[in-house]
Amino acid sequence: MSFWNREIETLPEKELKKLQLERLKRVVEVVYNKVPHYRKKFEEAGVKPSDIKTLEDIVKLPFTTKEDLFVDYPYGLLAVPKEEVIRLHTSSGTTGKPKAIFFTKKDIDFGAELIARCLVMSGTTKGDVLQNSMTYGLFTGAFIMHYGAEKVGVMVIPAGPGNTERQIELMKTFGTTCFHMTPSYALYVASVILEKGIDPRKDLKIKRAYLGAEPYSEETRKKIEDMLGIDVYNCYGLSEMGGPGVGFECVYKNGLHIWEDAFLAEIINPQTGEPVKEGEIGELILTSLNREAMPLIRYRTRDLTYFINEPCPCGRIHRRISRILGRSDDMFIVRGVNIFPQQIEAVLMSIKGVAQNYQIVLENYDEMIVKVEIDRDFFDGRVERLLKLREEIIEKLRKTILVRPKVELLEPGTLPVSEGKAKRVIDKRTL
Ligand code: DLL
Repeated sequence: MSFWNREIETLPEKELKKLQLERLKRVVEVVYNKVPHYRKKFEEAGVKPSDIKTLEDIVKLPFTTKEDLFVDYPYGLLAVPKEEVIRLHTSSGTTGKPKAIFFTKKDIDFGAELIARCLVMSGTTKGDVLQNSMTYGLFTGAFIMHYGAEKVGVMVIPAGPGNTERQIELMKTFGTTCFHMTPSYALYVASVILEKGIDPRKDLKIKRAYLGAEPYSEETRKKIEDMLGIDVYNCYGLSEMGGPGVGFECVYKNGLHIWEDAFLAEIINPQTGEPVKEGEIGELILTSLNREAMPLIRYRTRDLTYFINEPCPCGRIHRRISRILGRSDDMFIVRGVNIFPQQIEAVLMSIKGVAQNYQIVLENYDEMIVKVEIDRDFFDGRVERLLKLREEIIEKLRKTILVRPKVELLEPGTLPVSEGKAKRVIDKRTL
């Protein structure tokens, strides 16, 4: 088993908790003294830094919501003088003002340290070639991964997303051994590799992929793994906590280790704000314990998950969460039933004949249409076969989501390709 920072990664639970408490006390003190917005919130909640005596006392502190990031925007939550800030990143929101997230030099270095742990934990070492196909720019995804990989001594190809032909050329020419992209784009790239008649097991050197930045199901992971003959590792993060590498899978692929020396994680019932019972699904709340420029206290991620409390065979003490099951704001309601896009994705990706791309369209009168691309050989004129596949998809979806959708079968390449985060749901009901 390889470790980047064995000491911290295997720190006994008691010591890890002691470290967390020290850091929690420090960060609470810092935001109370340096960030007027936090002082005001703490005062409104009737809590002072000296009230934090144990880790459990964290529940006395108020939550930070997305809305808080827009109070005194953009610099209002800075906990250091502006001259200490060396980088701005923003969230990937496509509408309105983006969330502005600032980094000191130490924040960037620490983000890279966390990624270094993540890469080594899943088997990447010096000598590997990482094709980084996330967007370089305001998005945190590419840069933080890039720095972490360089720290490990990996050769990074800063490919950025898109231009799929070129992505594949780079993989072939430079012997890419691992790549980093969104799962929706990975599905597409894998399909193009196969369509071009390239045998990924023989003609390419890829061993693993790091996929994240959007939710995906276990079925999608398996599909990409089977298509390319590689291991896919789930990488979770958010700009507000410094980008990718907040949670990451080890070689056992049985949940994502949250780096607990860096983040204090809680899971709450999103309606009541109370902690859920052990192992129950709820909203992930994160407190950054080590970020300098813009530490956040009890940040409401909106991401739904649960804690996996059994020890991991990899030996890391840092607790695991399940893959993100959806965002509380991703959920949509059709005919009174709550549905997450990922439920639909999981069903589709488990059906033989379904290709890589799909879209969910919601129309007036609560009509749900699932548009799904299927393998090209289904369009050989055998209508019966097509109808049978369509019926299978409808039936399997109905069993899972309890609503009978309309299903449109499309040829590969019909739906828009996403090179970053995919937009899966088009809700025309609100337009
Ligand atoms: O997506 C950071 C990132 C970059 C993570 C590269 C992983 C890889 P944001 O643009 O701020 O930052 O979006 C954060 O994306 O709250 C989740 O809802 C979603 N998300 C990120 N990773 C995963 C994942 C980056 N592995 C938001 N599974 C988060 C499910 C994910 N959802």
